[in-house]
Amino acid sequence: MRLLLVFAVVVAAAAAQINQRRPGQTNNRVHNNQRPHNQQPQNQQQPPQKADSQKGTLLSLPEPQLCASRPKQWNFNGHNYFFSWDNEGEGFYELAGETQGRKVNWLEARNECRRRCMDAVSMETEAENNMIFQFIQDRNLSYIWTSGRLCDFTGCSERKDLHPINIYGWFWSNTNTKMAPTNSTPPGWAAQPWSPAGHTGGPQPDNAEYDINQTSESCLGVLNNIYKDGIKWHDIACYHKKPFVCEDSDALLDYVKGTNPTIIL
Ligand SMILES: [Ca+2]
Repeated sequence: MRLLLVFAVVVAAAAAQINQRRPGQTNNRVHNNQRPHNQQPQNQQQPPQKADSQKGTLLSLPEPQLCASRPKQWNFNGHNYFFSWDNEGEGFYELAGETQGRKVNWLEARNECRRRCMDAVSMETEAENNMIFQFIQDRNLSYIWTSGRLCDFTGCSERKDLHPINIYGWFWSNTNTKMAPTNSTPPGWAAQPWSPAGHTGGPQPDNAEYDINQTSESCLGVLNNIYKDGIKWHDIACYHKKPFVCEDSDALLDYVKGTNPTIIL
């Protein structure tokens, strides 16, 4: 319980923190493999602009009607999933035009999902991770956001079990569960999901953007061969904009069920 409470606090803190980091420009698309994924063009390496931090400061609450009509594009182990650029499955009419084709920052991705009793996807098992990797490959996507987050904000420093944070400080904010240490293959997994490559040439997570513009790479995205490394996990600064996969949130579904006894979710 203590772990859950801490994470609840730190995730909210993270929400505020992210907006302090949003820069005043949006072009983070990688056009070639020479420019690192997380690096802005030279003339756009600006620090976050406070004037651009008014939107999406807090985690969104679930909206019962949206939860009831949430998109159930596919199912895996009892959870529904949805890719933000698709318009198939139940509930897509409501979503059409909202998320299709859009790229959003990490917090906005979570909030689009959370309003629907979902959250950005969390891959706690290798089977689920393989499912997401396969989806990215089949659709030839360049990248997606997940709910992965580094505990590098208020409330984390006193957690000795999370240090050093680049190894022990990553967690899935969808389910408030810690990830395995980043410096080795997770127990029971056949392969290390973190990339062996990146902007600095070394393994992920590498917090590479911090050396460029002092913005920490605190969010987990899956990149598709950006560094000729296949489909792999990367730590990425949270302001970058990407499409996302939503996954049912048991906590939000339970909350809405509890407060709306007759609702069918
Ligand atoms: Ca990185």
